[in-house]
Amino acid sequence: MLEAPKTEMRQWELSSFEPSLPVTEKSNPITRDIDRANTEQIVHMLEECDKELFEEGWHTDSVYKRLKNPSVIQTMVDLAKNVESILKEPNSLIIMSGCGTSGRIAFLLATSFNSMLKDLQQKEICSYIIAGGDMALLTSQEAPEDSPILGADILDKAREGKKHVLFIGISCGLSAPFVAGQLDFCLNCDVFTPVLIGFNPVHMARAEPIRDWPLNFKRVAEKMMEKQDSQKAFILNPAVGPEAISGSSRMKGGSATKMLLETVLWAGLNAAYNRREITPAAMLAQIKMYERAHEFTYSQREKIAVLVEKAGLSLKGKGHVYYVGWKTLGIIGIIDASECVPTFGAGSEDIRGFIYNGFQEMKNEEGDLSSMGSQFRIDHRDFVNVILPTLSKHDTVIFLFTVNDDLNEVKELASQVKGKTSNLHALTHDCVGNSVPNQQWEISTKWSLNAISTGAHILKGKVYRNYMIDLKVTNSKLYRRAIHILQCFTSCSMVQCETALLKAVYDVEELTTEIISADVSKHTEVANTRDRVIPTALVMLQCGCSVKEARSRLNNYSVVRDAVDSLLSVK
Ligand code: S6P
Repeated sequence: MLEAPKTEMRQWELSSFEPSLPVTEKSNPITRDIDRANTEQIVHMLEECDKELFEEGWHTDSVYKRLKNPSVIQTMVDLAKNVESILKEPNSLIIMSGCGTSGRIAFLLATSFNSMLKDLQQKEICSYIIAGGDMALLTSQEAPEDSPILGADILDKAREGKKHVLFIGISCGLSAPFVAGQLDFCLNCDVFTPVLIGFNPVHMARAEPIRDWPLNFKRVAEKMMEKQDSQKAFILNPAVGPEAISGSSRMKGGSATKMLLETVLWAGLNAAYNRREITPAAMLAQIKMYERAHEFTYSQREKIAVLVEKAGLSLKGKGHVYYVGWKTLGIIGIIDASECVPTFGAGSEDIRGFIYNGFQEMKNEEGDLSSMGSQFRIDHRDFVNVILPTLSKHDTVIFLFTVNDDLNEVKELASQVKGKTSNLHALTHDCVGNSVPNQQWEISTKWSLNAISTGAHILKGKVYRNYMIDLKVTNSKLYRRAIHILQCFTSCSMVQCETALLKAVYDVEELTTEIISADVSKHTEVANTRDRVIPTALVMLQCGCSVKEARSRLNNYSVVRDAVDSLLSVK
């Protein structure tokens, strides 16, 4: 028997709450006023939002399955058993794939899993695909997300010569055409067992038609559901609640992906090589470990708030935030930094991550990418040679390491940084008991850095209420989100909002037939080259003015939130 509900049903669970949006795109009531909160309040709101990851949510009225729901746990057990058997099969492969953060988490897990296999003297059979290739690990490459054909082609090459492939497609919003193309490819080929990871129920999967493709994401997810009973396909899709910043799936979506997949992969590996049984209780115990990591991380909320404050001051003062990390914590830092560009319309130099031993430590498939530009110079040596000489008190430096790292190295670099600025901080991790803490260290670092970078951008005025008001409109999902944001803050129709958005994108006062008939991919390509697209459209709609006038009004404000705030109050 299930226990009685432990918590009140959340507002977002009500069918009347933002009914046109899937969970991953809804706005979270907890953070409605996050743009006006002080640093302690910001961290507290993020803590509350992340706490929703672990809620039981056994409400008869709710349509949502939560992470600890028995049916979710059972799917994890079934999946772990698949991992176990694939590890024992010759000529097999596990491929994880996704776009943006989902691809980055796939990369992190695949490389960590392979290291564990290597330690056990087993074949490294795990690989990853990220839309846009390895460049997308460090920089925002949002456009390839829209191509199902590209996704399928890359998967076809990756599986060459393999007899059995466990394919794990990650799309937090059940929305990325790139992943839909891959899953559909799997459904038509016996070599694959396809798995879909995301955080919406299937009926909320994206139903928008995809260009040059007969299906949409929802149709693919439904086809998978039909095969789930016979265990020919799996869908792991608990609802974990809306993101703290609406649609920013790098936060809860990324954390939930990491926790779910790590639990499943590690359980399969332990069953295959350490004879540990795969049981629902073991799955739940692992999730509870993460829950403790959540509690522990946020028990340091005051210290995190100090870092938010420092990072916010740096960004406001046109300084920078540098994460300098060791091993996988360095990777978590690099990932967090790279995501700020599309999320907040940040500059690529605003927040940067560095890792000891650079690409050698990353172990990414395409190897050293440092010749591709400054954003790809991620080695500590690059930090010492390029950043250190220019470091000032306006910059915030945060070291990320654990007791297992070479503390002499840490000390040496710290003393070099201290010679330039006293604004040096550390997120360090210690051993708790005898458990293997790596996963907890990583998730704890992820939560802390997500809080720091999100909080700092809120302080910089890049967020209005809990919306990314200045996001870069670089793919079809973001295009739709932009129109929705405009509708939310004006009383205008969808057509009016789209028209204003296009005028701002193309920087024209009248839309030509060429623009109107162009595909969304063309619009997003042009939008990638423009700044402040959504704020411009918002001012146009609100003030009934031209693009030129909207841009000039916006120029009076250096802070986007202030501009939106004051212009929205104009009658
Ligand atoms: C989200 C991030 C994006 C997403 C990407 C994939 O904060 O900026 O890059 O990860 O769009 O989304 P999804 O829903 O397919 O996992």
